[in-house]
Amino acid sequence: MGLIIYLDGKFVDESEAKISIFDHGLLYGDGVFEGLRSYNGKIFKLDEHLIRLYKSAKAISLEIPLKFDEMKNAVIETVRKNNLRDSYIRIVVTRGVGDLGLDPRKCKKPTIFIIASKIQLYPESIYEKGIDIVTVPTRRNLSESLNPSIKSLNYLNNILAKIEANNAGASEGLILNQFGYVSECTGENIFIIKENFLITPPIYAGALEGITRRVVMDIGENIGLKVIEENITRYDIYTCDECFLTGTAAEIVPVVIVDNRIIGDGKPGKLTLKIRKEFHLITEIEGTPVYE
Ligand code: PXG
Repeated sequence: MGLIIYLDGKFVDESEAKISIFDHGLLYGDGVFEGLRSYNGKIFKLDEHLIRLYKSAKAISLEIPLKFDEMKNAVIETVRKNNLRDSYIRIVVTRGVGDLGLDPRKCKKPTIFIIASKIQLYPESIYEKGIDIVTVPTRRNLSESLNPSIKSLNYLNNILAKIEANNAGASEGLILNQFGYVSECTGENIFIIKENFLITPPIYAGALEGITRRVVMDIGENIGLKVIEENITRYDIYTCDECFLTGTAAEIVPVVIVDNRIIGDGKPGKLTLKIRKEFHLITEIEGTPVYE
């Protein structure tokens, strides 16, 4: 027995969780997704992730054939059926099965699947030592073309950036938008700390409205930092006191080298570590219980 997967209203073994080669999610990347986590039997920020999922779907004119609460129950049930306490959860909604043309009107029913799996934790060393990132040549998609706020199945913009970061031997790629301002990394938002300012690029710079980003902004306020969303350049990063990335899977990752420039004293920053600690306190207590 493998994982138990939610697929179009049924729970099936992963060996039976198959979708058609005519599914437009596969043929065209036509669909949306979310990545969530559960901590100690509670799903973190479930509503926020589902709200973002439904917004992404709306933006691409995809009507999800489940009501919000039905989707919520499906997610909870998937985690429960797999007996998981700490997990990574992936929700995918595709345009569904159509023909070889790209017209979405041919797709009569969206495909929905939910995977709840053991979380692959990042090695502790990356949090202790921090990571190095590098600016990549690929620019962020234009908002007027494919808005980066849409968490769509078309992630090639991010994947190309990831390939470029890999080729450069770096842990992550820093993506700039068409104006040369920083947007984010390939699957994480970016923050810098300068004096008592906690700064992150605005959504219109091409950043995803990250759920972890929001939590970190709130933590920043609570610990007395001035939190601002404003355009930042690479210069701002090179000369900041501390830098870190945020995302559901990676949580809060200190960045110690950017384009060969050492950030601060080359070690994870004190405030970064404090924010990381506060974040863990929140994930310990908050969340939608799976087993009650
Ligand atoms: N930016 C982008 C482009 C993302 O896809 C984040 C920021 C962080 O958002 P949250 O809400 O998680 O704080 C994401 C989401 C991966 C992977 O394998 C990462 C995401 C999605 C899918 C895969 O690294 N992160």
